[in-house]
Amino acid sequence: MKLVKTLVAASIAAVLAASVSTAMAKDLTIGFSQIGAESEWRTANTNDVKAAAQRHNINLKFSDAQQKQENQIKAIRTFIAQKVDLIGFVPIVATGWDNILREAKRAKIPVLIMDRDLSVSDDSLYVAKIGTDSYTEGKKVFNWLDNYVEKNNLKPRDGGDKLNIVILEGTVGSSAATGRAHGFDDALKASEHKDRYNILASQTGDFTRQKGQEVMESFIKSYRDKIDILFAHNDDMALGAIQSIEAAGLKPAKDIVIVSVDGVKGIFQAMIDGKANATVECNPLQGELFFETAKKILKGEKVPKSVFVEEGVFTSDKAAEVFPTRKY
Ligand code: GYE
Repeated sequence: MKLVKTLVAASIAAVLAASVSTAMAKDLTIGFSQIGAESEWRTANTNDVKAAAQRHNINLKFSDAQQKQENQIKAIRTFIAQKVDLIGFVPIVATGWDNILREAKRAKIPVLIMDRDLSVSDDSLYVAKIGTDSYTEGKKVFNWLDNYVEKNNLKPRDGGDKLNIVILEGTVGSSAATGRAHGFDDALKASEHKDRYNILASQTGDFTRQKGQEVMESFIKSYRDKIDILFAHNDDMALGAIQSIEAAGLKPAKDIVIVSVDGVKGIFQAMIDGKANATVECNPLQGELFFETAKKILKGEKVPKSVFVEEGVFTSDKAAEVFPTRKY
């Protein structure tokens, strides 16, 4: 009898413990400040964060900053006032976060960074960051390009001795733009063919389709018969640029080689249609890793300071085959 009682008591305790732990999981409140909705990539990223929060039973306070750092700072300040358990955010630009992160630290709320990188005076202002390796993406872009030029024996359209490149940069001051620019430049400088290339023009298109189209239109106005190559820091700007290239009576992917970053469905479709040449993958599906890491932090477990998600490179000849497997 005594044994039975003990067993009953033990199982009641186990049930109680289990229900307490699920209740705890449900009670976790995480504030998340997203940049906005500037690209197909960003939409996939947002959807993934929301879906992962549901799977993890998180009470998610999601805030969209509409491309403004000041809105992100306001959102973070609100999360602090609401005493959330953890704050996550995507830094729209790399700098300008020290003060608000100090406020979070004073309130003892851990901060987990997602996607873009940031630079702060004191690394203890955030617990960890997960995201993409923009520098390596930029290198992969150039290396793909250099290989393509070599294999196809690409010659300058203007009959000159250099292949002219135009660049559509991402948001000024964002790690995604500076990383991709540096990676591309470093790989170019390291190439044995570096003298083949000339950077004709480089300007921001703010990661949007609309600005990609506008800036490409102005590049074409100035250099119509000179541009051989377009490097767009994201697919959306490349998709906008394709419209301008076609409107000018030029053939995208033929007159102008087009390479960009992200790997969204839109660029796969363009590759299938023969209008883009390659995309270097940047993986927006970071929600799972984000909430796994957040839970570990809140349990007091140690997590790596910085983790990059895995990414590949896709070319137009494989686009149709790969398309059905793409998740974003
Ligand atoms: O490449 C672009 C987006 O931060 C890596 O932001 C991200 C970039 C992505 O708007 O499409």
